Amino acid sequence: MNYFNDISKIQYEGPKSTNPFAFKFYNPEDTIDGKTFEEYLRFGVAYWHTFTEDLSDPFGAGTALRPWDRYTGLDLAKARVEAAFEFFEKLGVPYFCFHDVDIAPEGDSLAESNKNLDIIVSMVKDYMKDSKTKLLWNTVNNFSHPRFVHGAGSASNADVFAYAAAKVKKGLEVGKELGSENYVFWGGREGYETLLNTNMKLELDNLGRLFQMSVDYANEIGFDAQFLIEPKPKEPTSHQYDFDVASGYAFLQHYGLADKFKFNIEANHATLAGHTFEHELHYARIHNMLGSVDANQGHPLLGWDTDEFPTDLYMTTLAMYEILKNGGLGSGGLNFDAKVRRGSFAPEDLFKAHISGMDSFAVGLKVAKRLLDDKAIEGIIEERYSSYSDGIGKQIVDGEIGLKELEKYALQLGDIKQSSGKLEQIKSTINQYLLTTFAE
Ligand code: XLS
Ligand code: NI
Ligand code: NI
Repeated sequence: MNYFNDISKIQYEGPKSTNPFAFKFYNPEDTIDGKTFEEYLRFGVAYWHTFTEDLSDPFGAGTALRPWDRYTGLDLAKARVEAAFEFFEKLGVPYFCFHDVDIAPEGDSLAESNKNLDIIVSMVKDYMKDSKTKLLWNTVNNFSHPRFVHGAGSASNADVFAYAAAKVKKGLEVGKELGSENYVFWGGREGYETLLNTNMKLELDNLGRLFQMSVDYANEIGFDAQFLIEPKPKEPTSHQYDFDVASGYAFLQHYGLADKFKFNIEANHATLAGHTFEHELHYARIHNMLGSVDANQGHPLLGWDTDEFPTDLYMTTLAMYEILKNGGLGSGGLNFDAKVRRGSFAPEDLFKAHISGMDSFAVGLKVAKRLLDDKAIEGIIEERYSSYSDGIGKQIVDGEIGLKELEKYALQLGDIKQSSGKLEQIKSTINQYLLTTFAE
């Protein structure tokens, strides 16, 4: 059964193509230094936004028109799997990602939900046999159902903690069954509305306990996926515990989990935290904690998680710059945790949206690679910090001197010579690279 009959396999047609169903910049087979674009970018489709999402918002019902709309229950779940693999094949993506409830309906009990999941997971497994598309990561939705009103791992009610833990256990089993390369924990409702009714210490300790139990159980069943935490500062709770990479890293270190986890960094979550996307990637990278990316973008005028498809080339360039400096994403990838706008309700918009995101990151990759190869930015940074490579700077870095020696040195200093930070030069260089890299 086909769902996207009017759409054939998306091909690369190059920058001059006017075909909305063709890649202009992403040619999966293009190579840089012997590695294909497909291998560099490791794109993933987010099941929830593409196959489950109905495009409702707090002010109105869903608008999405989907070829699988006529089904309900398990039939709907099955139709979505068929549609998903047709979509992956036509788009040519190597990965997908899902929450448990995206792929299978929740039952009236945990046992029934698990049964539904088993049915769909075995169907997904069959489809994966004939598909090149693999599972980048899976997770469980421990936030939508009313039972998680006060959180899951950080719930005020121990029965809810137990239920959440049981769902994570099943999620790890599903991940192993489908060969998932990573397993994600996004905080969902792990946070609080007000400290006036919150035992923060107990909630944080319990979250640490849930993560430790998950690591232990994954070891027990031989599921060797990379564990990832996805920080987000707010929404749905007003304060989320995994606020940003820096606070998530401190949490992991405190609970002795830092060598078991890395971060899944979402662009829109970074900006909600008051950071740039590249700040979060950079912070994770320099601590060897950059695991994977939820590739989307926020709306510059809106203060919530709009999850738009990434089209900002400046952002994709700076993101790919960090990813290349990281030596790639290892087992991670670029998962489009992004949704079409409510007005873009036609099925074909799903293709166009992914094409725009994939093209944007392909541009970012190529421009960032050139910037790095030419040391266009790195050269300026190296020069800026050159005083630390010898003399007093080297002694500071090598830990050879203390305040007394530094005072002695400072007392004999005359005027200190400063040099320009060259920001305008750097920005204009980036623009130049953006505009010339694809000019044939
Ligand atoms: C929500 C998150 C979520 C995670 C997976 O804001 O981005 O979609 O990626 O639970
Ligand atoms: Ni996300
Ligand atoms: Ni998000």
